[in-house]
Amino acid sequence: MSSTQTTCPYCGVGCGIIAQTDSTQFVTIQGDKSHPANFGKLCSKGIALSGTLGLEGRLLHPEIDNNSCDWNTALDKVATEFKRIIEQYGPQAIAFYVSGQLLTEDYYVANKFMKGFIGAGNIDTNSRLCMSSSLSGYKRAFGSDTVPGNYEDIEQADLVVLVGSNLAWCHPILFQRLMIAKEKRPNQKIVVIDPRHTATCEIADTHLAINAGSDIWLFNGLLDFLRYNDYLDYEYLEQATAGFAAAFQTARESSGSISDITQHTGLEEEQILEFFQLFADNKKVVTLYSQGVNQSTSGTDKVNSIINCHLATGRLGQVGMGPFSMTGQPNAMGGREVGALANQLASHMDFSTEHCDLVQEFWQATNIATSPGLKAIDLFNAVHAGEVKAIWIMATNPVVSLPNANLVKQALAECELVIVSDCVRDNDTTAHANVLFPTLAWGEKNGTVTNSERRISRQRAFLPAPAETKADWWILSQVAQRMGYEKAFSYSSSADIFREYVALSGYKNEGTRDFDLSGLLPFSDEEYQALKPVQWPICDSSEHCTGLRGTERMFTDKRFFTNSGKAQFISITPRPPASLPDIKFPFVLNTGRIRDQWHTMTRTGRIARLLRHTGESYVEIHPNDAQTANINQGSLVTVSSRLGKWMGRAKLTTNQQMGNLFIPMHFNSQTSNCARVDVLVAPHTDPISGQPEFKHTPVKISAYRPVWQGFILSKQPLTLPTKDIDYSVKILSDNCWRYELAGETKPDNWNLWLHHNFGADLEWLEYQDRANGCYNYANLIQDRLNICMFIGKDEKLPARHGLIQLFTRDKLTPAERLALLTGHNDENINNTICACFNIGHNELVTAIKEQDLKTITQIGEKMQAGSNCGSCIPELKALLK
Ligand SMILES: Nc1nc2c(c(=O)[nH]1)N[C@H]1C(S)=C(S)[C@@H](COP(=O)(O)OP(=O)(O)OC[C@H]3O[C@@H](n4cnc5c(=O)[nH]c(N)nc54)[C@H](O)[C@@H]3O)O[C@H]1N2
Ligand SMILES: Nc1nc2c(c(=O)[nH]1)N[C@H]1C(S)=C(S)[C@@H](COP(=O)(O)OP(=O)(O)OC[C@H]3O[C@@H](n4cnc5c(=O)[nH]c(N)nc54)[C@H](O)[C@@H]3O)O[C@H]1N2
Ligand code: SF4
Ligand SMILES: [Mo]
Repeated sequence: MSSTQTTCPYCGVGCGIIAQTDSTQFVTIQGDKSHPANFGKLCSKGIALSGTLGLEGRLLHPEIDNNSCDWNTALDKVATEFKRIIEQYGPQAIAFYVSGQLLTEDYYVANKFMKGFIGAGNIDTNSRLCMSSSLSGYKRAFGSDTVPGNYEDIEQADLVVLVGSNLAWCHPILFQRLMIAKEKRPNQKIVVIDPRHTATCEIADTHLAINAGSDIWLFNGLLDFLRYNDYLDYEYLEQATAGFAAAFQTARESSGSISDITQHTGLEEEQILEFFQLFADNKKVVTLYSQGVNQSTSGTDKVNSIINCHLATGRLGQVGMGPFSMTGQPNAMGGREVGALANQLASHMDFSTEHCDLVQEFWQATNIATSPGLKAIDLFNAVHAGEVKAIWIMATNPVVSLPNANLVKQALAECELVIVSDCVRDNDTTAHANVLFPTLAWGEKNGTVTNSERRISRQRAFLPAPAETKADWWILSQVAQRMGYEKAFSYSSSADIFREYVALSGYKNEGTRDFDLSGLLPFSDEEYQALKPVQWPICDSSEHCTGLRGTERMFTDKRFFTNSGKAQFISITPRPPASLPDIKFPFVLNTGRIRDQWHTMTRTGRIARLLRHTGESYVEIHPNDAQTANINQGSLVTVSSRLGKWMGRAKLTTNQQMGNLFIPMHFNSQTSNCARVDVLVAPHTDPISGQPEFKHTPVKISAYRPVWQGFILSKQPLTLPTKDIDYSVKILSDNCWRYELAGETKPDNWNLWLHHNFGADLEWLEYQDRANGCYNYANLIQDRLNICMFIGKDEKLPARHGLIQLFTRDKLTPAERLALLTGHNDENINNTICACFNIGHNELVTAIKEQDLKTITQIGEKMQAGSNCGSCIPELKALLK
């Protein structure tokens, strides 16, 4: 057994992991008890990581136009084409689109290559979709992109305000830390501000279900309340801030009276005043925010409206307080640090002449970019317009994740040269690649990531590189070298790169830039390998930093990185989202995440256990709206916007406000013919940050009534015909594949259809109830279930859960054979709640009732549910209620 300390490749909590590998390369994953982010715990996704390590579906060799080739050919091709394009059209015709899932070392090299040597600013990252409003907000207020506090502050706070964050599902381990902190100190208050009732609300004292997009009215109102009721910290205002008079006045004038705020937010006056008073009464307040704030055309303003309230009360830079932007990806912070957004230069520097000169000198850059490049949405528009001739996409899947996803798809289909570096062979973006570069995946790569609290941790390899896969930084360096930049890209390890990066952070810094790691220098390869999690800045030359062991909290000295050294209030006038519902598109579509899936599912979508909780896309709708539109629980629906059409199942729930819908962002064309939600989302962006408004698209919804609906369960994956099938979803299940299907035309004879599509030699047990339009078929091989199919007129079909279990049987009993054919109609959807132990909603409800279970601990003892990773605890709490 060998044991490696590494870091989770999913969310920005940045949990430490211990990977144990035995001589057969069997890997066991555990939380690292010594890691200060998680102290040993892992959520459902983290625990399931061992299931992502297999080579099935991996991209293992370089390819040109779908043919495998050797590395030299692929690298030369890209270098030659880049040189040609630059000569013909200039450096602006090349672009990189990168990702918060690259390691800092990869990110640094990509940025250096583009901005220092190709000579354009055209590198942007998927963090544009994610963190850019937070970044702009921090920069406006603090003069730097600095997260002031840390996770401990969230535990220590007396009031935690979660704005636009579904922490329970998106940052489960931090959520568990908060849950435990509150159990220890029941007086700690938690307020959730979110138009939806989410799992996160299960630990909240108050849920403010505000109208989508109305946050600024609330926070401007709060600022005004604090001033009028004398809760300001005048000493702090004088000493540490600038611009407050104007900000107060604008807040007052633009957000109006309490009844105006009531109208805009949809909250009751009493609720609002109670929240304001709670904020006023607690010195230790952390306001934690995420995509409900950032992904908005007012994202940057939302951030500053929150920061204003903290500045006004001096709640910053001390234990248990501060505005806290929760980052999404494992290295979203790293990307901000290396400067891989189009409007940054490198190492928290921008495109000022001074910084350009400094970076040019440090890199000995032959062709330093001197102005910002295109931000993600503009960048893909430029690809679409043919202005960008070559795009290199690394570690992101924009055909699924960018707004107006069909335009993105078309842009890539028409682009002269599309290069994709990925670890999987088939996703919606690799489908458009001219050149494919196979990269290392988690467990094979080496480098650093920074989590939400500025903590740098090592990802370490514990598996060998399979086949011809290579590190992202290596691929970039090779292309750069082939373009004539041998010296600047002669790295031989990630340690080499990190050393240079650390040196740049301290280069001519002298306390002028927050991001300084120079205290780590000098370090050997062994020291890099042994680097312990540490929070930046790390140096002994800056008053902002507490020394070589890193910095827990920033701005404790009330000094900021603005020219005046003071934090800047921003005057903010609220405005509505870019596009509002109307008669044609009367609903507001909100999008976001589900508990057990990661983004576009290239990894989590390959693990049956993680698909138990949710395997098919859905739209959440309020039951009243559903009734008006004649939509039933679990039935198929179509959602359309001005840009596209989506299909999935309806989930009726009062968690959703009337007039609002919610669809998860994860589902893609690899497993479904209609579930990419970003084909609906309009590419409206925040004018300052360029971040798209993913949470507010006007849409319409209607029931989808095909002629037939059905499902197939099959031991082996199937190739389905497209004829007669208009809705199809493929879901990896335990021991089988599940296909959810529907069609607007019907084959004349299902039996013939089966023979035709799945093999003439299969024998089918058949049950037909022609009167009800039901057809059930099953094929057994030596008494074991091989395939079964259930077809009906509508969504009233047998429960899948029980049938899936039959695939584990060596021999079916007569009763099971019968069940297979008659199927019993079960409209009670039995969702899996606990993915670790595969325990469904119905079993839990029965046990809670019959065994009179009252606490999470009791459920754990009797049912096991919730006793492993704990990700389902919020849902268990809801069931107990
Ligand atoms: N399971 C899982 N976890 C993840 C990820 C994943 O894919 N899966 N991805 C990671 C990444 S990259 C990110 S960025 C984070 C995102 O983490 P979160 O931001 O917590 O997640 P989201 O579901 O995108 O959105 C958060 C909430 O914003 C609410 N919201 C919508 N509009 C508004 C509004 O106008 N005002 C307010 N106040 N709230 C609003 C939504 O209803 C939603 O509940 O999650 C990370 N963690
Ligand atoms: N509607 C809607 N859309 C959204 C959002 C939303 O809330 N709503 N959220 C947005 C946000 S916040 C984000 S962060 C994005 C995320 O969206 P994406 O970044 O597009 O999603 P991922 O599926 O994480 O894509 C990562 C890709 O990198 C590959 N990969 C993994 N590891 C490596 C590696 O080491 N090297 C390389 N080269 N490749 C690797 C994976 O296989 C995968 O194909 O989605 C955005 N889109
Ligand atoms: S909370 Fe879960 S997904 Fe996030 S870093 Fe920890 S284990 Fe990974
Ligand atoms: Mo994100």
